[in-house]
Order: sequence, then C-alpha cells, then structure tokens
Amino acid sequence: MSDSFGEFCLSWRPIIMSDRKSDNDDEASVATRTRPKTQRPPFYKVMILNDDYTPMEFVVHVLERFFGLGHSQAFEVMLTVHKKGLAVVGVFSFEVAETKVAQVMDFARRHQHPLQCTMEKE
Ligand code: TYC
Repeated sequence: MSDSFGEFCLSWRPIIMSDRKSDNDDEASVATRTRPKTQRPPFYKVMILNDDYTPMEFVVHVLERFFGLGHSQAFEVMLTVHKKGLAVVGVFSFEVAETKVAQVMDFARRHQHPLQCTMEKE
C-alpha cells in the first residue's frame, strides 16, 4: 500500500449489503428465505393414563366434560387407554393444556379415583 493511500481515500468504509442497488439483479444475494422468521408457539399433548381402579364410565364422563368429545368417541378413547395404557386426548397451547390437566386431576381426586392426566411438549 502506498504512503499516499490516505490522501486518495478520504472516506473509506466497508461495503455492506444495503449499498447494493437491488437484491434481484445481484447473484451474491439470492434470497434463500421465502417467509419471515416467525415462530409459532409450541403445542402440548394432553394424555390420559390407564389404571386398574378408575371406573370406565368416569373416564368417559371426563372425556366428554373436559375435552368436548361425543359419547361414542369418548368411549372409544377410553377403551384405547384401557388397552394401550395411554392416549392423547387433545393438543393445546401451554396454558390451556395446563388448565385441562389441573381440572381433570382435581375432578378425579374429588371423586377419589386415581386417574392420571399429564401433558407433554409436542
Ligand atoms: N382400566 C380401568 C378399568 O378397567 C378403566 C380405565 C380406562 C381407567 C382409562 C383409566 O384412563 C383410564 N376400570
């Protein structure tokens, strides 16, 4: 670099992307993202667990009352839990999932049944 560099280059600054005329007619700035970087909030699966003591009708009632299932769908889901050990009964935001779990656990406890309801990030 010559000693006179400073004389010829009075206002040097790095070239940044916003200096370019347009993103489209420039090969170095091909768009790789087609949508804005937004994050959807996570969803939580709410699950009912099997046990040997909670009456089947009580579980059916819980599924109708807290998860809005119709009677035959509630019966089907209850049977799935009875046979397989657990089933996802709904997918909700964190706050709604937390509320459902608390409502079911409280309802079961008040009726002295050991029914368990849990949630898990999707
Ligand atoms: N296994 C229970 C019974 O035989 C019925 C049951 C089903 C309990 C689903 C809990 O989440 C449950 N009485």
